[in-house]
Amino acid sequence: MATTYETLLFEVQDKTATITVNRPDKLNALNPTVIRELTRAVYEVSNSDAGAAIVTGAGDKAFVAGADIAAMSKMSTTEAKAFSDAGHRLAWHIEQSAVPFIAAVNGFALGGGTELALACDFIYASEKARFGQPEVNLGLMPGFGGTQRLARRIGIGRARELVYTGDLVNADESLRIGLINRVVPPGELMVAAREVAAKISSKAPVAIARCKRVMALGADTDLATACELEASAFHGLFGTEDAREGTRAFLEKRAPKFEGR
Ligand code: CO8
Repeated sequence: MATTYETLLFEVQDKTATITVNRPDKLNALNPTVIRELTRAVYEVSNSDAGAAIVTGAGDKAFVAGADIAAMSKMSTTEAKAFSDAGHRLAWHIEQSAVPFIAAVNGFALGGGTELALACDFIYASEKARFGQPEVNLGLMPGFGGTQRLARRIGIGRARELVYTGDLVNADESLRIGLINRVVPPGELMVAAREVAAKISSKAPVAIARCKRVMALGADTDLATACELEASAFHGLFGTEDAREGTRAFLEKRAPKFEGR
């Protein structure tokens, strides 16, 4: 039976899962319930037949305009620690998932919104997207990976500038600095995200999972160790039916039929 969510919409169609943060009246701000439900949705993706997942925001204004400032204004330090820990766990689950996650950023992605997008494998954005880490305007700082994943994605100098100034960047600038992969008109965002998700889902799932794992682990490892990780994962795939099928299909000049084994 499908899980019901208070703050999300969740569907799996044609091997693509779509998770929509659904608090448009609060610009999809992240409160503890949203974080908890997103974590549950990541598990649900893993237990489905989805080969890729899209994360987006409801409405036409925001992906996620940050952590919920009203909720945070009442948090004790202990509660804030639990909130931040839950966010980090969510990002970790997305990164550990065998399935690639694509952020489809349809508007404001601020603070926790940029951080949620950065936890995904890559980002597509509409021309209306705005990214930034404005926490310093609130007397706060990024608490859901922004000081770390942003620097790894766009380089430490640019990340420092965004984190220290709280400035927002538009979609074209985000593309230029390598924060996002693609900019499309607003009406075409979900089409583009579904197209790339379908393309990924059509590949051998075990191979995709290994690519994801090795690229994630290797990014924070020295090159020699990272190449060892790659070699181990590479030879392991030779034990899968999908590798037999993929290579045989090439030689027989037909499309492969992957079973995920
Ligand atoms: N939290 C709570 N409510 C919000 C948030 C938010 N982050 N953003 C917008 N809203 C609410 C507004 O309060 C308003 O509600 P209401 O209608 O009840 O007054 C509604 O959404 C619409 O917003 P606005 O009227 O402000 O819309 P505008 O078009 O005028 O402005 C902006 C849009 C520029 C996006 C503006 O809303 C804004 O600046 N929002 C806050 C952005 C921000 O500072 N985000 C960072 C928050 S801190 C953070 O994310 C820390 C993350 C680390 C912890 C995470 C652990 C998981």
